Amino acid sequence: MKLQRPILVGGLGLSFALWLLDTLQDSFVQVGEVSLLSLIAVGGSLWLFKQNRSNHNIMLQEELPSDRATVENAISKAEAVVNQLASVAKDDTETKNFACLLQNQISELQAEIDRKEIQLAVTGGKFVGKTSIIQILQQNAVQLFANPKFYETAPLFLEGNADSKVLAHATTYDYVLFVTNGDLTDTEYQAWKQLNSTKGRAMLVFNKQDQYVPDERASILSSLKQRLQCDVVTISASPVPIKVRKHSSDGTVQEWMEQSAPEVQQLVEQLSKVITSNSQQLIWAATVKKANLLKTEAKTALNLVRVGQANPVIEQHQWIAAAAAFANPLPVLDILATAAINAQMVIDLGNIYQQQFSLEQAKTVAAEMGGLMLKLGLVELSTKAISTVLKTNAVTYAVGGVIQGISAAYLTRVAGLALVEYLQAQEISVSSGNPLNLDKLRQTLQNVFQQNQQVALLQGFVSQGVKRLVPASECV
Ligand SMILES: Nc1nc2c(ncn2[C@@H]2O[C@H](COP(=O)(O)OP(=O)(O)O)[C@@H](O)[C@H]2O)c(=O)[nH]1
Ligand SMILES: [Mg+2]
Repeated sequence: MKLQRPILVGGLGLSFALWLLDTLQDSFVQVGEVSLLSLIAVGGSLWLFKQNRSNHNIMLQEELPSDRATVENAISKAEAVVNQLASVAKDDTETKNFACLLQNQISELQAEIDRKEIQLAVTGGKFVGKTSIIQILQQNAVQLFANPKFYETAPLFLEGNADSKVLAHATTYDYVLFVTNGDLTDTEYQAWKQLNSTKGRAMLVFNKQDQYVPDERASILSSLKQRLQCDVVTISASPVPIKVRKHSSDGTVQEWMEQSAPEVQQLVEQLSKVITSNSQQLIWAATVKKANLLKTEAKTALNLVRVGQANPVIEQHQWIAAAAAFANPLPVLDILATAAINAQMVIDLGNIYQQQFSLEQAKTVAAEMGGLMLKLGLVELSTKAISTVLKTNAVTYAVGGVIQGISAAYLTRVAGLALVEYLQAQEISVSSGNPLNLDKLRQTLQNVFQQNQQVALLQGFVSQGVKRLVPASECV
């Protein structure tokens, strides 16, 4: 039931917008257009807002890997995707080279499992004390198990910086210290969540204690602890010198600056405890992260190659469907829905994504998708939208079959794109013939439909369709 919500919001926005456009069409086409766009934008952002909110509350924390096999499994999964990339590269040298590079990184990862040295990343905003902390920890290294290696990330939270990339890289280290000088802003909190997505791999370090009076310090600390539900260590890595004044009995006053010693004992103790008890698991976890990152990189490149192959296939089938529906306009929506999705397109797209569909299976997929498009109201909604766009052009609107033709093309396109997205999201499986996940397919259809229901896109599509179906027409 929850899945129905987004389309409902977007759908309402769209129907209302269509009504508005219909009403305003004659006198205010321009105004109507602007309103239509903004209404859809509102519908879209409402939907995004809902999505964000639902993600917001779930804080899934992964566990540290408990055995070597988990790591090996992650590496071999990444390796499978990299190998696929190499196999689809064919004579595309750029892709081939990239696949080679990734293959080398996979081999390096295999050696990483047995790494002994601990690697720590220190991250946080600019001037929070990252460098100072690394220096002081290096001086105290004797107390830390296995003499860790430190790495300071680029400062976070500066404008124009790719924080999530920096954070993703930081999580490939065995352990991360996230340094702050006070309570966290929302952006900082989000960064912390990203770092802390695996249990026990990050620590919050509240530095520059010397800058606060004790009351303030305590209230920030309790706020941090309550909000993050984790331990926070408090330190002063490099306290500023304080002015000391001495009144002598003879009335003279002496003043001087006194450098107080750094206070980092809590950090050193906590850190050595974590490293001593967990070093193996921390190294494993970091290796899993690296493998996952590699897998994502390979998958992104793989998707790019495949989308390049899938686009012409979708395009081809979309105009086949258009021509068929134009020549033989079907009045009933459900026939339109089934006619639009061709089993051959399912087979062709499946082949690109290494999912061999038999004709029978492809027919089932096509029928399922047609049924879903009807049930979700996509057929009706897009036919309406297309005729509204067409209505602004009386000449072509009068030509019989145009609405059906363009609708069929449009539905084919949405179905094709959705299928591509669905196949992309499937984990690469060695065996073909994964059972179809209808829920997932429905969700994907809704999303793809949302993305393609923008007026500008639709208008471009309609005019392209009219040019193909009624080449003689001048307008649109
Ligand atoms: N008052 C105070 N200043 C500190 C402390 N730790 C670092 N600083 C100062 O903060 C500034 C930035 O420190 P740095 O380590 O370079 O920060 P980074 O940009 O995060 O690497 C420097 O002037 C440090 O002396 C501390 O505990 N207390
Ligand atoms: Mg620095």
